[in-house]
Amino acid sequence: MFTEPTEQQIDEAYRNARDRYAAIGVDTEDALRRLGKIPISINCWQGDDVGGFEGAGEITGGGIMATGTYPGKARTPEELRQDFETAYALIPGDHRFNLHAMYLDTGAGGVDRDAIDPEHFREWIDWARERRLPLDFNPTFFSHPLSDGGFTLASKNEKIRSFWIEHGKRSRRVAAAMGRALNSPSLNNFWIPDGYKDEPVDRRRHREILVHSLDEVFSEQIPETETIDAVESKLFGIASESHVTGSHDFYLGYAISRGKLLTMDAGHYHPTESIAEKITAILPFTGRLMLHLSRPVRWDSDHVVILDDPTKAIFREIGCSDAWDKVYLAVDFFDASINRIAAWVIGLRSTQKAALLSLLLPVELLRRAEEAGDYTTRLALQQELTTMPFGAVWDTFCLRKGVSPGTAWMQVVRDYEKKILKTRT
Ligand code: RNT
Ligand code: ZN
Repeated sequence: MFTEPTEQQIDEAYRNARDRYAAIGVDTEDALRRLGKIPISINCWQGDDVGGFEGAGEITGGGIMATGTYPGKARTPEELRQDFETAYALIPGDHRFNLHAMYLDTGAGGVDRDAIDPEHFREWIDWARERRLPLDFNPTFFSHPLSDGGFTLASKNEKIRSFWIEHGKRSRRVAAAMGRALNSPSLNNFWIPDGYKDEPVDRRRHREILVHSLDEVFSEQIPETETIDAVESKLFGIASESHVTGSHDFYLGYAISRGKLLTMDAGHYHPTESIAEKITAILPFTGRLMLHLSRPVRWDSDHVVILDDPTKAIFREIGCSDAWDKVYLAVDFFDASINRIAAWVIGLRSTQKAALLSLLLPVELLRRAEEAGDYTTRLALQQELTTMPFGAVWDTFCLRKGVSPGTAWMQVVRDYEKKILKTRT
């Protein structure tokens, strides 16, 4: 596509970049080492537009929507695994794979949400073990007849509520089995769509019910060495514009009072509200956080992650507050209008680039200017950093991790599209 840089060019550029960074007190070798140790949980649902393998094959309700008709989406667990492996080989480093309950692999199908068991995910676990890929999990509270009314765990209907409570409980057992089998606690992320399109009269009751339902779901004691429960908030969804029961304030309170992990999705806040700014506001009280890296555009909260200002700001904040070991990173995007494998690669590489930019910050230098009250220097330095040769460090990271820098990886995607994706009708 572009003329790809040769290894020799990259090497020369890297040595130059290393010296430039060294001059401002930044060790590029250290940054490369650290970047290689930052796992990102990769969402399975980019591979099939959040369809799942329960039969329907598309999202129904839940306030989220995948748009686009790009050919070749995965229709079976085998296809999804094969597609993901193709993408994963083009992403530098070692990461995690993030499943949703509706991606169960039962062969014949026919298992409802209130009946899922670890055995329905056996194929996934075996696959993950072979590839040394830890698994994360999500109960699925949408695309189901019992979520059609707009409420699940916060429903006033006792029959609906207990169905979803049972699903939540079972999802924890599945996640725990994954954590045990793969020797890494499986993050189990609870996101529910519950809300109203129009101005409700009674928000209070739904929130009281949700507290109660969540407490019930989490009542079974499972050690965090096996699974860690997380709760994800949202501002609004499609058809839940006026009220979402599980708002930020709600889950912040819930997570702190119950010792649960709080998930902040970059697309789930007011347009000018930054989750970067929230990180150090919440960590003193929770000690940890999970982030869903994503990209909000207008009404959509789930465009493919790019190296944009909000994403850079999130990582800059993690770096400047040295919170790398307190923040779990996951991506959450789905775009059905472009090649789905390329979407994974672009989203992950962009996320990692933002992490690298942060690891290359001369935090000490900047802090000294700030502590001296020299905000002029602080601003000048920050602007200088925008043109430092970080691309050469990134290319070197790719080379050392055995993946192609530049855009050469697109050829692999194109070949795969021709050979495999185009044959899916
Ligand atoms: C929806 C939430 C949630 C979902 C996934 C599929 O707005 O962000 O994380 O994207 O559970
Ligand atoms: Zn999310």
